[in-house]
Amino acid sequence: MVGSAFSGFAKRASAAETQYPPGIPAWTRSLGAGVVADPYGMPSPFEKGVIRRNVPWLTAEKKSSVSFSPLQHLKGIITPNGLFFERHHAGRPEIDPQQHRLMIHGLVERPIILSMEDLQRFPSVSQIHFIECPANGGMEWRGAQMNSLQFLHGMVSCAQWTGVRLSTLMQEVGIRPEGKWVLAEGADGAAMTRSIPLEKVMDDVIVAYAQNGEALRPEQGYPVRLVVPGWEGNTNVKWLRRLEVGDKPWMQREETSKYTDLMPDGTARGFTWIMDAKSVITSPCPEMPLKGKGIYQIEGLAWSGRGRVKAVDISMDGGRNWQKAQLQEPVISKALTRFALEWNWDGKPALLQSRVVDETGYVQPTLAQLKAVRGTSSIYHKNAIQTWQLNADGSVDNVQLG
Ligand SMILES: Nc1nc2c(c(=O)[nH]1)N[C@H]1C(S)=C(S)[C@@H](COP(=O)(O)O)O[C@H]1N2
Ligand SMILES: [Mo]
Repeated sequence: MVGSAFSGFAKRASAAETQYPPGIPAWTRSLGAGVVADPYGMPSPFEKGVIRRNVPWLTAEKKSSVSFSPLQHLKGIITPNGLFFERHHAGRPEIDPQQHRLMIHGLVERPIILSMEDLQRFPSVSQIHFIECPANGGMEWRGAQMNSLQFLHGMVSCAQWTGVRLSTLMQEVGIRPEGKWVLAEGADGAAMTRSIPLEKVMDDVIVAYAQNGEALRPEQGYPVRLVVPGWEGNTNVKWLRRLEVGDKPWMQREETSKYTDLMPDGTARGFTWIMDAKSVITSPCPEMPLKGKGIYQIEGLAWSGRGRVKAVDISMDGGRNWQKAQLQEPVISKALTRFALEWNWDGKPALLQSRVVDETGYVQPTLAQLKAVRGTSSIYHKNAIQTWQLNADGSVDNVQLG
């Protein structure tokens, strides 16, 4: 184990370093701030670099844009609310929950209009699920572009969502036999709509009003959003105001054009709702270089829209040899799963990769395998194995193999 790597006790604190043991630091010799110094607690000022970031050139302006979560700094599997990635088509509206209503109508026996108070009177569930935008990593189909874990993979986040099962609300309104699809509409300027087949609606979709123990953040759809576990981020309609049961999918412009991929034969690949399994090493990564040879924990995140992560393998030589990583508990269906592997780095250049296998047996493809099927004209659903090139000086570069 690492014990011998740290020789802290051998080095006596100098007079100028009294904050280190056995010295007594200044903050131990005085009183700290009182309670409620910050009525709503904030991270330590020393963590000010741990923030969401956007790529200025990626979108024309910030109202229809995306911010990326700092995966390199996160621990465990829950994304803190202030660091959850954001994707808005028409900016983030500010909605007074008292004035917000959710209408459920269409092919139903008893249409209703619910206030937020009404909604919270239904039985609730709390479930941990990731949300990933299918455009995550989408700028890299033709070659490596971003030397950054945050910008390459930060359009995924994971929270514990609390709300009412959509199936519960559907029982309340009574779906007519012809009802096969549910259209969800947001209250933002985009009035974004998505159609979801009844099978999924009745399975595990949540009408969520809380996130990690508190009300949804405005960025995440306050006061209420849809959480569609394991499905494309865009189906998780935020600022939810309307659910309409219909007999077929509504072919909104967004639905037909925005989230389809152009295949090599010129056809479009659409209705690709489920997010295929994906994994990435979060340490080391371009933002988290190594500091000299020695023992490290290689860590990362894996997830699958089809269920639980079954295994993660790690390669240090660009995919020739693989070792099993350990999965950290809890391993939850359609949630981020953290993996780790102890590694004694000899200081030589290496090509680090992780490969996830989910409970359905799906194996994360190499980029070459994915390109063989999908070509390079896609934007969405790029779930290929990520290669990090570890250089002799400990720095890490995003490279593409094959
Ligand atoms: N009403 C509305 N819902 C929306 C969007 C939007 O612009 N408007 N963006 C969608 C997209 S494309 C994604 S990827 C997810 C992102 O959720 P997040 O911002 O909470 O991370 O929200 C979805 N729901
Ligand atoms: Mo998205």
